[in-house]
Amino acid sequence: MAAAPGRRRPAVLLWAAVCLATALAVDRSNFKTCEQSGFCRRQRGLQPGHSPYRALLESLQLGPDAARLQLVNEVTKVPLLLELWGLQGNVTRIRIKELNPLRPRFEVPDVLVAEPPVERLAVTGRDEGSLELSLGPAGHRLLVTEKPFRMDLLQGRELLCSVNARGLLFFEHLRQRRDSFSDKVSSSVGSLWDKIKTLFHRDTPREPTAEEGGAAEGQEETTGGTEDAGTQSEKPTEATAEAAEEPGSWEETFKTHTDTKPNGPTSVGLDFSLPGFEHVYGIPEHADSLRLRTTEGGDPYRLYNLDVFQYELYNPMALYGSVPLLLAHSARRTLGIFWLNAAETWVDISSNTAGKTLFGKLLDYMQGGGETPQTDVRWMSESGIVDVFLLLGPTPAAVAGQYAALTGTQALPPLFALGYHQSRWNYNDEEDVAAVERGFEEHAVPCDVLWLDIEHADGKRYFTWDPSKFPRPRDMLQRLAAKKRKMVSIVDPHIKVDSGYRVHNELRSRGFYVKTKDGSDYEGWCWPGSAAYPDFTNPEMRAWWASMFAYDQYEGSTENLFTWNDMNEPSVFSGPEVTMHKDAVHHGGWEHRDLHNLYGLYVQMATAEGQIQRSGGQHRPFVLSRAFFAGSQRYGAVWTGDNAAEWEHLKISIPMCLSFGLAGLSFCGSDVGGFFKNPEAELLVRWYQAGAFQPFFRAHAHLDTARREPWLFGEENVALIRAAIRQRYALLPFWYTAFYRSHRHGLPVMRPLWMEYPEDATTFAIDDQYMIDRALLVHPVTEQGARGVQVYLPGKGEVWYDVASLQKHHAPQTLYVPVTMSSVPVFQRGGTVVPRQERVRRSTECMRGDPFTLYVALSPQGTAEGDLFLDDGQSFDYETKARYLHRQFTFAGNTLTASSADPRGSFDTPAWLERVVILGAGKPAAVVLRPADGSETRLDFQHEAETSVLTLRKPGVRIGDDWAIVLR
Ligand code: NBV
Repeated sequence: MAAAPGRRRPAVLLWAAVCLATALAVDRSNFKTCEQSGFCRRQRGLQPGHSPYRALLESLQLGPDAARLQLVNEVTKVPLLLELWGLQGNVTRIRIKELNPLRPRFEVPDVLVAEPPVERLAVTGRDEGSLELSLGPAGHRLLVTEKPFRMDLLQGRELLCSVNARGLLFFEHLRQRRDSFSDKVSSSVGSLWDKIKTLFHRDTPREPTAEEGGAAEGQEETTGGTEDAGTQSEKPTEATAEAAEEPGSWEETFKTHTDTKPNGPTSVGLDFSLPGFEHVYGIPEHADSLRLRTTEGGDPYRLYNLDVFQYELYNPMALYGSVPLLLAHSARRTLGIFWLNAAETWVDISSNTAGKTLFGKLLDYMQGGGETPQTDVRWMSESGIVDVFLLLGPTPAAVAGQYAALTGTQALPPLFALGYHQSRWNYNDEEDVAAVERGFEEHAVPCDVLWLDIEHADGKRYFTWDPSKFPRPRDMLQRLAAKKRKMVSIVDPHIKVDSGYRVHNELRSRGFYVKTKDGSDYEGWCWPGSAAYPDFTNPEMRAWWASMFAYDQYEGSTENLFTWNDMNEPSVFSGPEVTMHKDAVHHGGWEHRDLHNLYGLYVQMATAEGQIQRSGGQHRPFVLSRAFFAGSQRYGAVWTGDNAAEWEHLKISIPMCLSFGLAGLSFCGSDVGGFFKNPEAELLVRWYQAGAFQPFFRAHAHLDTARREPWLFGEENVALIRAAIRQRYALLPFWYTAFYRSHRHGLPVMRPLWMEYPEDATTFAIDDQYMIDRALLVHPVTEQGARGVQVYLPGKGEVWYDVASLQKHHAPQTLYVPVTMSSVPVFQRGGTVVPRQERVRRSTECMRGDPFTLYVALSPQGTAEGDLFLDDGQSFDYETKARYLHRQFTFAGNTLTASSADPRGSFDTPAWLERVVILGAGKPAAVVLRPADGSETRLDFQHEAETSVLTLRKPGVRIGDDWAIVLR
């Protein structure tokens, strides 16, 4: 965010006019490249080659759960502790930390949902230079090689993953800074550094000589400690790696900001080789293709939560959120690497097939000389420890489940949150809100939620209302509630430093703000002017924050008011890279550097907790967050931040949300219409059509864009937008059920085709279409002036039904689908049942209890199955009181049966079945309904011979009952 905050409107307008008129371009100079980030430069400077690390095999201690052994850097003599776990469900955990750290190093809290149960490890082989461990019943074995240290993970004879095979383990141990160090030796350090660099950072590696590994003058000894994994390692010599310090290791300057780095260099890095894999995905958030690219010759992908003003597309720069989970996929298996580290992180990706044409690969193969394709991944983090989970799949769904078992699943959203959201920066006042709401009524466009951005608060003092614009918030909220609509207000984490502001006074007096390195409250510049930042890493502070959402604390708030957490990277306009100084200090004395990427997660966590508490633990929260980390899925929704009204931004919303989903964040959306700039009608309509098929569906716009409520674009366009939104509402039962599945099992709601068709290589690099759950394939129109789209329908021997024409198509094939402005190419997979509610009303709440229609799409074998999850849509009763219905629909042998998918749940609903549409059916002589009481009734039906669509009218059974419908 390069805007000058706090200035009056004219300046903002001028700035906005300038940036809205010109093409968007990020100011790259505000953000570091790897070369400008000291630790990334140091890590990356280490070339592949022989690792200086040796595994002390004789130090092995095999506990009931973990194996522990020492690694030693043969040059610095600093010992590390390697810990290995085989976790239940095909996961291997590898942890590397210092054996005797000078101070504790940060280990990420609050992300893992539970300590995963462990498998028993056993030593299954040993020779002079290596050791073999079995990791549990799945037949996984880990080969630990002594020198240079490396590990190879095998299943049977198949090598799945090698660790440190390229020798890039680089662990900067904690060290003492000598006061005089910088003064006296700084000049000589440069040359010493050069010398050391030639030792470790060169293309042709060699073993360091004894002399090179020997003494250098005036270095500290690493302090001793308990050596619980054996004591074989040599004491660090006087020549610890202090000698190998690049200038700037204890202080680093970027633009006008100096990072004091009181702990010196602390980074960690490690490489993973993935034989057999050519496709890797994940590590959001980047505005890039779903399939990650190799980073050779450019910057690594960066994970560092940042407020990047006017982000550019197709590059590896950091954005607002980070999930350090990378997935590798091949036709044979899927594997995940979860690097649990919350510090600034960079990820390098290289591949031995990058740049080779298909023909080149084929030639290799025919000549028999081709190497196995391999992808190498290198992780580099500024501090913390190495803590890695290898998720061994073998299927995409298994990896999703393994990751969910570690970090939790998507919170089940309240149903209203799956409806349509109308936002802009800003709805100006209560009259404006009322007028917008009236617009939805008058134009019969469904809408669940109206949003208020930062201007609603009194001088950007969150938890308050501007008294002149929003004098009666409760009344406003009640008017919305009367129409069964909700509101979301923004609550950002930067708190105005103002002694007349209660929130600030309490935070200050309770000592809840993040501190500077000198112990005073950390202050920065943000929307309200001078602002301080609550320390969300402090559990007491989070409890206090949560209490602020009580109805008597957040004055004017009501049950139908929910929350939006923006700027929680955190964004600090006056800070380095528009964020907090790394040497700021958090609860427990941790530096901001250690936990930066966690801050946003904690903000959303505390806010969600506040909403739960205000309802006495009854109601599910809804919180949208811009920043996130692994585990954020447990707290609500995320979106892709400040995009622009450009076709390319519409396009990239698909791979971005897919990548969020792969990393567990199912509830993702992008600003419909684009945040910056003004969309032309065609783009806006296409964006609504695409957004209606993305999990979080919200239109939003910048303060200085033209108003763009759907009815402002003429009759024809409002009709198109209305149709798109209505389609969304009709499919809400399907969406809700998909979210329930995601909540239970961790599968993304919006998923790449390869998750459903893991063996079909054609799907591996598709960015413009995707699946919702397992039944719908969506290929939104994202090209200007499109006349048609090419849709790839996967699945050998499968069939798909166009949901608009109900026409059947055989797969696999690439189908040309002609489109008009009303087309949204969506296909239902043969073999599935999709529940709908086709009496669309003004909001989701109005549709509660409405009847259902089932779309039964038959497979070539004449079968189909699907399900429906139903509860009150808002409380935790489904969990605490088993108040839900989970119905199963199965079509086989010309009979559609409804049964319980989960007999534990029960829920009373008047909803009934008003229609069944069977796609791909022949004409029956009669259709008979058999309810559970054993009676039989004939049903009216209609059969379209041309499309093979059979419509059964008014079965009339209750949706929660068991029944069968027989086609005779
Ligand atoms: O709160 C104002 C905006 C908000 O509308 C947007 O959605 C956020 O991503 N916010 C960023 C701060 C200013 C952006 C220029």
